[in-house]
Amino acid sequence: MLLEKDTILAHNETRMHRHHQVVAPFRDNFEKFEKIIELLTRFQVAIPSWALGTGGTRFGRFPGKGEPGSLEEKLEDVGLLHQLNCNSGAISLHIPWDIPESPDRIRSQAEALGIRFDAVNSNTFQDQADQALSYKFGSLQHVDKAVRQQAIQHNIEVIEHGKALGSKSLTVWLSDGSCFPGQLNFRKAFQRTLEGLQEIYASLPADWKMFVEYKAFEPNFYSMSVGDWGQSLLYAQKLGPKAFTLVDLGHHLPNANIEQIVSLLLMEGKLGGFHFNDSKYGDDDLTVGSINPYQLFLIFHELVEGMNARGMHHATDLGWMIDASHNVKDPLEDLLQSVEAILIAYTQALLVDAEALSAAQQQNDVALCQELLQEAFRTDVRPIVAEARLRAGGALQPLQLYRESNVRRALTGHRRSGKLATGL
Ligand code: PSV
Ligand code: MN
Ligand code: MN
Repeated sequence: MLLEKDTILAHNETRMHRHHQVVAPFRDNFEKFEKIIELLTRFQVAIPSWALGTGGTRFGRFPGKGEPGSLEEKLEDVGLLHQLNCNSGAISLHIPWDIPESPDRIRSQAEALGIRFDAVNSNTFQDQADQALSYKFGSLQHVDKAVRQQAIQHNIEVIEHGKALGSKSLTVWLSDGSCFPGQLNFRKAFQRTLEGLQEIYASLPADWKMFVEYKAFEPNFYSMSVGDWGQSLLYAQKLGPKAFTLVDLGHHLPNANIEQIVSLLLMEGKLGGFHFNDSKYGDDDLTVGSINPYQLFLIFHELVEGMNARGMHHATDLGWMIDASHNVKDPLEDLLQSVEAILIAYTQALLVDAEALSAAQQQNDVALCQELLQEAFRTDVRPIVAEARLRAGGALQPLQLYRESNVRRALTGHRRSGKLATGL
């Protein structure tokens, strides 16, 4: 469901006076302000189709009401998010959770909502009902060639689904690995995985990218066949120019310096995209920015610095996706918070005085370097983000408007409740 245009206008009207007051100081540096607004307006974050419903854990799931039960309904939800914040104009699909039965219809529904299809994701971490061979002992790493072929074929089918929707990238996340020492020959597992990825890579259309996502642990707890950025980078380098590393913020061991990883991958031209989330312990898939907003800012600082150094377009040269799970929050509220947190960190990074920082680094003025970064991080940039949204036709306060409009209650009225959104 979409809101009436007047509803958004009325919401903004009641907040306009206050908004003008808080945004005014930023206008002093008019050129910088306008440049940031322009960049924010272009910046779109893809919503994962699997995050529109309650996720759950291996212990249980507590489905909410009015959650989407079909791809059409998931698109409707993304359309609403995009209407509210004007920065959610893309969706990332997981196959086979979201097989588009009628791609043309889905494509025109998305177009009407201003949504494009970001990376398509394959799934060889679960066995599907109609599947001939099991992935219990891995997919592309498997000792049995027939299992590997099945996984390769699945990825090629995912590319076909993506082509029909206008997608331009494939994300491969493999749960492959081992749970006990001795279970795997690491070298042979790597080589088999590489061979499989090479076959998939050969099926990529010329203008597509392949993202190789790494993860430190889970579901395998001793080794993962793509366990860290080094392994992912090795695959990406061996595969070729269309292959890149994908960084999921939750897929590192505690205290990993993700911003440094980002900087070096960018330097190598091998950073492909992101899965945004946050975590306290591991792959908790919590709302991005909810636990460690300073880390998120530092990551964006490296992104802005590195992308500018390489002359890259912030909005289009990397894949920006959320990957989170909502167990106790309304998924739509959570996604509104997620996009807001990403835009805040991005805006703060854009505020960093890059020239002064570079000069301070040159002088080894460590204290000043810290001051310059924290000056930007401690600035409340929410008025800038709201101004960009306002100009794009969105709501000054998307989450508040979502609540005021009782969207979830309306959705509950006309959707079957508790339907699985992910297929899990
Ligand atoms: C795995 O933890 C992951 O981050 C991968 O991106 C999957 O595709 C996604 O979660 C959904 O399960
Ligand atoms: Mn992920
Ligand atoms: Mn994950």
